[in-house]
Amino acid sequence: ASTVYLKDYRPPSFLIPEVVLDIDLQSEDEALVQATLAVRRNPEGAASGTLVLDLDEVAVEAVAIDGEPLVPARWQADARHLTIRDVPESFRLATRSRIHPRRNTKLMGIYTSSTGFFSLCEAEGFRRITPFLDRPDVMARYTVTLHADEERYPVLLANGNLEAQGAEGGGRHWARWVDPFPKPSYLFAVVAARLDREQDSFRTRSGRSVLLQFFVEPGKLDQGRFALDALKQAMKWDEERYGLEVDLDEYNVVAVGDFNAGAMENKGLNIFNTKLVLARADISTDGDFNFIDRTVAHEYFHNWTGNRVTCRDWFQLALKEGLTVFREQQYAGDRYSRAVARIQAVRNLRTGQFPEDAGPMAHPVRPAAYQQVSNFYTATVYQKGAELVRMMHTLVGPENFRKGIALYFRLHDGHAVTTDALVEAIEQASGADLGQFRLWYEQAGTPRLAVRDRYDEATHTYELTVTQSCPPTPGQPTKQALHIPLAVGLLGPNGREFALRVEGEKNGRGTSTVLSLRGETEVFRFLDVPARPVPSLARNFSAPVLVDYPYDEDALQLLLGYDSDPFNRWEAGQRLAMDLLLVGVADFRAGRPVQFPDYLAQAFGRVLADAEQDPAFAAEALSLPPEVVVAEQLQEIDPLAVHRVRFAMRTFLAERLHDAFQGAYERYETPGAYSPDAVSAGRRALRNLSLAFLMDLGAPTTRQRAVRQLETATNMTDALAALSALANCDCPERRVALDAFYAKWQDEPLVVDKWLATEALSRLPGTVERVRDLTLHPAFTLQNPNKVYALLGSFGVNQVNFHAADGSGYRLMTEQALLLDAVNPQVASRMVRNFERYGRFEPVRRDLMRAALEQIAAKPGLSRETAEVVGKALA
Ligand code: B3K
Ligand code: ZN
Repeated sequence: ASTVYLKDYRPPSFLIPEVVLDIDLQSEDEALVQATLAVRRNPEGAASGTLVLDLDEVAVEAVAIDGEPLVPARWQADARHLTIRDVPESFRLATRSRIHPRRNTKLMGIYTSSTGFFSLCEAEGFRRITPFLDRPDVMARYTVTLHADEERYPVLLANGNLEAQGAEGGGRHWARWVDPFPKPSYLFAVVAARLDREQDSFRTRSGRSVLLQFFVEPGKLDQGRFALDALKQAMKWDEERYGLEVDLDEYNVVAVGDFNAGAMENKGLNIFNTKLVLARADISTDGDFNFIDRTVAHEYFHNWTGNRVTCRDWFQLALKEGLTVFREQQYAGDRYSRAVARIQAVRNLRTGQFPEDAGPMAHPVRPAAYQQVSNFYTATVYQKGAELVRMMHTLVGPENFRKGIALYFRLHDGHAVTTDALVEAIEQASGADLGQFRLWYEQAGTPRLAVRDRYDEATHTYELTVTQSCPPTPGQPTKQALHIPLAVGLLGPNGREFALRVEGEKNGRGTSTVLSLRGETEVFRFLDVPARPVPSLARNFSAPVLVDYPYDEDALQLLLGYDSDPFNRWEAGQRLAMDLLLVGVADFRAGRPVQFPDYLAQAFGRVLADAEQDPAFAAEALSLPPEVVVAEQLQEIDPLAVHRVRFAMRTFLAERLHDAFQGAYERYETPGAYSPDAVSAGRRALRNLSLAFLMDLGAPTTRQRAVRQLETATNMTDALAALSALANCDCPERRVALDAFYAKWQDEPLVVDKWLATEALSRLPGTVERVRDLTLHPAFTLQNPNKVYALLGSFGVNQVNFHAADGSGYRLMTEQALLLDAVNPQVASRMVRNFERYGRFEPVRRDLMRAALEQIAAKPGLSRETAEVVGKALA
């Protein structure tokens, strides 16, 4: 397998400032693509008389330079490149090629979906449309003419503005789009389809009016309104928060059911997975509404952070993704509960990114090498990338951060740059020294902070000693010390917070401060501390690290009850539960009885009793650490032990707090009409969490409640919560409920996905066989990524059944991943990643998972995408 290295980056030898494309969609099976490229030598690149363009599954038929057809000896096309010899300094290159949209099951480039033709180019899909220098530092102005059958594909769209359109012979029509902004090829998009349209407009603060259009499958217009409103909110937010205005005359959004990603920020023509745009109370959960709002905002924010300033090369992916996820998080914090948004972001980081960072695919936020860039759209690049931006925001403060972003645009607008350009702009605007901070972009692995303290009664001095370390990761056996912002506060014995005075620092006497760790070990001395405090460490999760401090249960209960930082209140509850879960797992594995102390029930009982103040927060605080997060703490993962012990803790709490959960279930019933706002969603979250706890006790009356909730629900949040509870319950109501749900929703693909996921996530025995049967169900297909993620993706995180000790779950995943690899390698390689951490498991599963990887590796014709994952996992 061939590896691409960051150190080998060279500017392109040629530039292509202009692209004129004519795409004739003759049938679903075939399109004729004629490209005319203005090509000239790049004075900054290596001199070369040979032009090598990228291509992939494109059949080149003819090549001409400045209007002269080239004899076949001058050009040559193999599977990956079009090579043209003896080219002049500057010329117009014309190519004529054919592509096959319906056969394009990889869904990269131009492909078909039920209503027509769609495209996805990021990262390397444009080369599947026409031969090109398909790299983000080659930016061009595009003029695109589309031709298609008018009746079947009435909507013809590309980036930019519609310049002209008309009819042509044989019932066909055409449209020409001109994009005034130079852009990298990965932002190119076209659509030719039968779609309904919803139109609106946005007035920018400078008074320009922007046309907004949403295109959805016929009959689904009512499901598009929420996302359209979200787009307007996001546009307004970016003006207010960052002074960034939309630069387009027209902003189009298209929904498509077959899509490899969640959404794509193509300039002026966003293409969205239906899952992340279509919303309606009866088919979408509160979580869906939230996710749609954020994703619409995220793609819009890319218009500046990604499109106006783009990435020099794909090693710099976090430049646009880390910054845009951070902006999305700020937006969510402003629109929903700031604390809950932060808690959810950190839970995501811990369930997705921390395990990645401790496994064979661990890579820095700015990777130094890859085989397939599609494998690097990872939790590390996105989520950890956002944490790095957040840390800079914390270190320089919000004002300086904003100035830094403004400078970033002043310096780099219209250019393709590196992650360093962002750090440097923030550094320059703030005067802060981020030299050491840059290491965060280069070093993989989750740092660990060992924190120890000492209180001196006589001098009222409190000392914190912090030692950082970071485990080895592939290719990085040793690590340098990082610059880590550690936000701390000190709580007195009654829960009141002490004013802080750090020795050697001239800060005021606030109750929260950000310590800067730079050395391997640092000592911070707090003066005038009247009594031995409980430290509140890494407030608001100020750095993506593991904090190790020997809290006892009294300290955790104090923090849970009184910390002024809501994130750390939540964190204290998680620690309290985690410590006991780890003891429980050790007991379980040693054959000892698993028991939990009263104080756990009391602490959770107090959260429940105070829930009225903030039900959304209470729902988060009452959610036990996820199984994967518990597993991550173990020397050797035994998923069944983790599951059993966590389940035992759930039933312990459900028994002890039975009346309180029942009370919450009754009190937080959705009153009146459904609204997905944060307060209503928080009440539903707490109510449904209460139902889930109560269901674990297995009482028939609770089951009847769940059945009633499912049957009478006016919204999908409540319906799905009831269905999931029943799906985990070994009772007669279960199968009836699941079958009825499918029967009711079989014509709504997005709800069918929820049903598949609910089946696949069940912890009950028999789930492996059920998932196997569902792979043959008419509702399932390997051709559609949403179906694969719903069924196999969910199954892959099912800690009990995917990891069944007899290996049946692994066998199922292996078979399906191999079938999928021939259809859609990008999605297949994600499924195969379920095996990558085999080395962390107890011996039986470790061997079975390893054997699965070896079986996959041995498959002839394995895709490059999957080969990279298995190669690294087995290395
Ligand atoms: N930039 C796209 C990612 C597309 C990935 C395709 N393999 C979505 C986003 O991050 O906004
Ligand atoms: Zn993005």
